[in-house]
Amino acid sequence: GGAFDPYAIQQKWQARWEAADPFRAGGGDDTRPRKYVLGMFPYPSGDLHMGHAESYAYVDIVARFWRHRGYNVLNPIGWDSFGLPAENAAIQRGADPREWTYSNIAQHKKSFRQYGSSYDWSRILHTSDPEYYRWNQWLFQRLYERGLAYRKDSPVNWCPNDQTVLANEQVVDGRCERCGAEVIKKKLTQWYFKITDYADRLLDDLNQLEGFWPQKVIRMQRNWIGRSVGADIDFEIEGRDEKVTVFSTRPDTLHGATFFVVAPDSDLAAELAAGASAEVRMRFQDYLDTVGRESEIERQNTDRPKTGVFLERYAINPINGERLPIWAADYVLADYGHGAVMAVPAHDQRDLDFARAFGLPIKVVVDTTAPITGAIPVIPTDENGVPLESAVEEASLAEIHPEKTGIALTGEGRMINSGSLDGLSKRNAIARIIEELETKGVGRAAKSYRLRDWLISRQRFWGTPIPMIHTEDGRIVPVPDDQLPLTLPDAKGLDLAPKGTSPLGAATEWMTTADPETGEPALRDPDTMDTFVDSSWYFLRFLSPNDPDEAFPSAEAAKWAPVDYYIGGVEHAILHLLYARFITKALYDMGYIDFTEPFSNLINQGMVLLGGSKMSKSKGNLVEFASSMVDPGADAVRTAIAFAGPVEDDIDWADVSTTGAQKFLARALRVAADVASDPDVVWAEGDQALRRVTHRLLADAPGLVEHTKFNVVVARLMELVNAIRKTIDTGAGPADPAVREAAEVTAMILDLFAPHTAEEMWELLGHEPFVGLVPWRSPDPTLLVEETVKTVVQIDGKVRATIDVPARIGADELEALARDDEKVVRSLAGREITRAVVRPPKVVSFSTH
Ligand code: ANZ
Repeated sequence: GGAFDPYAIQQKWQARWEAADPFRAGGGDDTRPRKYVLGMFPYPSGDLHMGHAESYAYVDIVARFWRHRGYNVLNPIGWDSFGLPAENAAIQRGADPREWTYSNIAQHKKSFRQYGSSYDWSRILHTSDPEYYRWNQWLFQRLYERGLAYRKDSPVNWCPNDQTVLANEQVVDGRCERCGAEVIKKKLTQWYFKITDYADRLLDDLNQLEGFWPQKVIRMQRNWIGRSVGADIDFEIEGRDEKVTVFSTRPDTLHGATFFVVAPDSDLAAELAAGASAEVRMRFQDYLDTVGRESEIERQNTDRPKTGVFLERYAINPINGERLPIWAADYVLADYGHGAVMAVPAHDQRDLDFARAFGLPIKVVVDTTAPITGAIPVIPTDENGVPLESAVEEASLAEIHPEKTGIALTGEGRMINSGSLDGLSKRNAIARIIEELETKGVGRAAKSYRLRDWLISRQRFWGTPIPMIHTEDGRIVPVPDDQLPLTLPDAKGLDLAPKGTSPLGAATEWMTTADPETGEPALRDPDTMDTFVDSSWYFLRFLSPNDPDEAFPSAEAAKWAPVDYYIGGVEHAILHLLYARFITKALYDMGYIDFTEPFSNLINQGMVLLGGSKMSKSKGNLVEFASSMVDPGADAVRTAIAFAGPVEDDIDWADVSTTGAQKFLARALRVAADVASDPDVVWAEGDQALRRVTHRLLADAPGLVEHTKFNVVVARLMELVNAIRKTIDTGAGPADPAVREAAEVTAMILDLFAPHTAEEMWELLGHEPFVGLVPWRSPDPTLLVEETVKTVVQIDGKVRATIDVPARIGADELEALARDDEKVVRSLAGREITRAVVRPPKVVSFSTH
């Protein structure tokens, strides 16, 4: 044979795969157990890059692995094809977003075929197809029926550049996630999904995912939901009929409240200021203008000097009747808790800073120097058990004078100056005060969340039309199910440029409709849905992507879902995963599915860098997926990626050697070509040393793949190929049965990384295609028996025992074995071991004095 020609092999096997469609998921008559393997579907902006090459290589490894384990594998691919980039590209080029989108998709499909990805190509979906988004509209209607989709008028994040609203999740450090423009607040009436109804379940169910999802993602989700536990307390306001409620995590400190703060941008602040003197009204208005230009992040920065305006009004502490001056200050946020707080400067740092800035009283109600006994931790910790920094600092401060030190007493202690609470610990004081408040009818136990409802309206063209109708008399009615899909009009003739209202509003013919109940003229909703709606349930649509009658059949969901392995970038740690988890729970509650978490295992890959920095078009260091395959071929790219390091680590493309991978694959092919035995030799008669290497790999590979140690598997394959080569050239020779056995096993396992090369090897070895469907063999246990050696155990310099141990034993294990040995125990006669010197695998030496 000539030199390794990746192209010829690639084309040959891609044609055969295309003709035979071997990776189509098995249907109803398939009795194998099932696995659903899914890569996060791509967005069709431009060409794919090396980040995709990495992610989809891992997806294919996992899918192929489960087929080799005897599973019926579902591994589909689709496109997240609605969204702003298509629309912006269309505006720039004066093209139709549809054309741009579908031509990019065609290019992606070509690249995935080139890559040898083992998809079930019969299940393709594009979220911008009416056949798909019709079911987004169906989902919207179901949520609306249950009160989980609603309209509300509220300040929203507005990107002045893209001229559209953004979900909280799309605002990063106060800027638009997409274009980087500074986000401002704007009051609008918009559609929301009520994800906050599911806050507790979204939080609590994360416990089920421990060990199956990356710890980091679980932590990010927990923080995002941000549950705080405490109490709601009602305060009377002088000169106002209705009470005002505040949320506090420290109701135990109620006796220490010395003032009251409202968010300047809340309705309450405006109302209270309106009743104040002209001077205060003016100062408040000035302050409000300043605050309006501040981002939420800035407002939460604890290092900023405190600012605020006294509103000349008073709240009444419900527990002791004290009058608390009311201030408006930007450190209190309008949309957290109730937008108002009771300020306890002695025990809250922000309140203390504020009190010191404006000369307000400071009253200590927790003696943090008092000894605490019992189960209460002395140093308070966060939910993960990490001591709070402020608490550690404070514990070293032996006095309780926050007004002097400027450090709030946030630690544990005994209640003082607090009437009936005096002497109690924090926990008991919280329980007692909540009881007292409840008895008086002025407070109750409560929780608060950082999570906000999901704003789904977008003022853009390229998305799913919201299927609601606005009647002339002001009612809002759903488009009936039998009139779905409500399809987008033609983009031609519409001005797609951002202008703050949806371009659909100008499509007069499209906008005009009839009230489905009365037949009276009515208008459509001009907004489209956030594309995160599309991706919140697409894994279910893959179960019957061409089904015209339902979103997905429940029976298919029961068979395949949840997704067993979901693979993609950590950039989706919050937004996409949280929404998919929410919609899954909602669909469960509606009885459509029988599981409550969509993704049983989550694998996040690291990033592909170039020269240490993130690849990006703007930096001009983007390596494109399609062109990366041109020279070395797909198999070398896939193998080099898998070999580059642990899945979760970043890969620097500059350090990755596709040439090395290419050489390895050529070596593997040559080995297969050199095998001189016929397919039915008796392996057992082969060279034992080579057989041991082969069977060790058969034994280890499944565990290594399941723990995503793909790089180790590639390294072990390289070892095996070298061992085969050695046996052929300088050992038992090419006709030895162990050579054939080893070459066959190489092909079976190499299929995960280099499927074209593996199929070619399999054919050279005289087998029918496809090696991709051949179950891996079971290792022969007699070939796995480990070599053992004798360990000498000494006690105080004298040999007291010899024990047989595995040659590869570790120090801890060896020491434990030695300590438990019967002879050693007898010789010690109860004396304590004071020192142990362990030199695996040969010597253990104990001293007793
Ligand atoms: C009195 C108090 C005393 C508080 C004390 C803390 C310590 P987390 O843990 O983030 O939930 N708070 C409530 N609503 C707020 C708002 N809209 N903007 C800013 N701060 C707000 O924080 C809950 C605590 O943050 C609440 O408990 C309240 O201050 C403040 F020694 O009430 B606390």
